[in-house]
Amino acid sequence: MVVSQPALNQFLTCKQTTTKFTGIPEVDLSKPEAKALIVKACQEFGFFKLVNHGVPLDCMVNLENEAFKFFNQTQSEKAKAGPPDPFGYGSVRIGSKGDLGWIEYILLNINPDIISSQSLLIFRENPELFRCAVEEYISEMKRVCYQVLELMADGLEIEPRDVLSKLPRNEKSDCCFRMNHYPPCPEAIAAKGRHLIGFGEHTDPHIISVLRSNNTSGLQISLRDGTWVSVPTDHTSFFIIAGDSLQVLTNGRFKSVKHRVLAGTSKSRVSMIYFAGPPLSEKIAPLPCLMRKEEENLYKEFTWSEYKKAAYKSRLADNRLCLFEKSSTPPNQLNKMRETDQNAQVKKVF
Ligand SMILES: O=C(O)CCC(=O)C(=O)O
Repeated sequence: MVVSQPALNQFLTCKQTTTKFTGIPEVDLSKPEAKALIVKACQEFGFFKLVNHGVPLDCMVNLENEAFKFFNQTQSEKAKAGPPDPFGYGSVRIGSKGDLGWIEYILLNINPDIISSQSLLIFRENPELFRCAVEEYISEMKRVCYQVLELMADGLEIEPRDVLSKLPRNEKSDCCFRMNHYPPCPEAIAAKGRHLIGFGEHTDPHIISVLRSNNTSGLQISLRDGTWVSVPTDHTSFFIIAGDSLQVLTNGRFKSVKHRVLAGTSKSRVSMIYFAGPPLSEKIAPLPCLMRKEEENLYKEFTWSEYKKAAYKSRLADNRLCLFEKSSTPPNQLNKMRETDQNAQVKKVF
């Protein structure tokens, strides 16, 4: 990734923090208390670390190495797999609304399968190795994701236990996979004593995201009081991120978590994120089996496709969910959005 010095001024920065946060909840997938801990973590943080998940370290490291091989190519080689449509290779620009980050990435559609025209270009150089590594990793991600969502249903004491997992498990589900590379950027930090933003603050629109990174720090989450804390790295574990759709499905019991990534000074960070989404036509609404008698539904009715359109039209840091909250959106704003989009092609984000 080549960015000239003046161009660095265009990037957002934030103050360096030295706060070490030790309170990230940890869930051991092999223990009976996992289901209760998942619920507690999603209520308090919308985020937790998953250990004893059964995914072989080899599988993660293989893909990490393949991703590094891709990102280490020349800019002109990588650019052949971009710009993202939204799938494919992208650098610096995140989404279509002017968000910039100290990042390059690969975004793959993984349903019904990982081949889109841009993805083929990504796998062009060493199709077998890279593609096999992605496929092996994705199949592990699916397993972990379904297991977490089933334990979540158990912990919430709702039935059937696949009430959440059936959404990404559906053959038409809209899931995707992203590999991010944050090259080190010493100049930016030396200049102002501030960190360059690699990936600006946002919540994930999906149900959950399963994140794994190499041993380079940078990921931060926002606590409920708005404080940003750094997530200690652990390349053997996964971090589960509650998305906006999970917030709606649980009628606000779980909150999606704002997170961001700061670029480092000396080491490259590579992260891999599996985003579990429902089918495009799926209505995203509080689960009837979870609603108490006379509990008020906090959200207007919308489909995943409508939510994605709204996300596509917004900046990374915008609170898109408030458009769909009963208490905060004038009804005609939502209707207007639907009318405008009636004939528009569904643009995919993230
Ligand atoms: O790279 C990371 O650690 C997180 C990236 C992220 O939040 C995303 O890709 O949506």
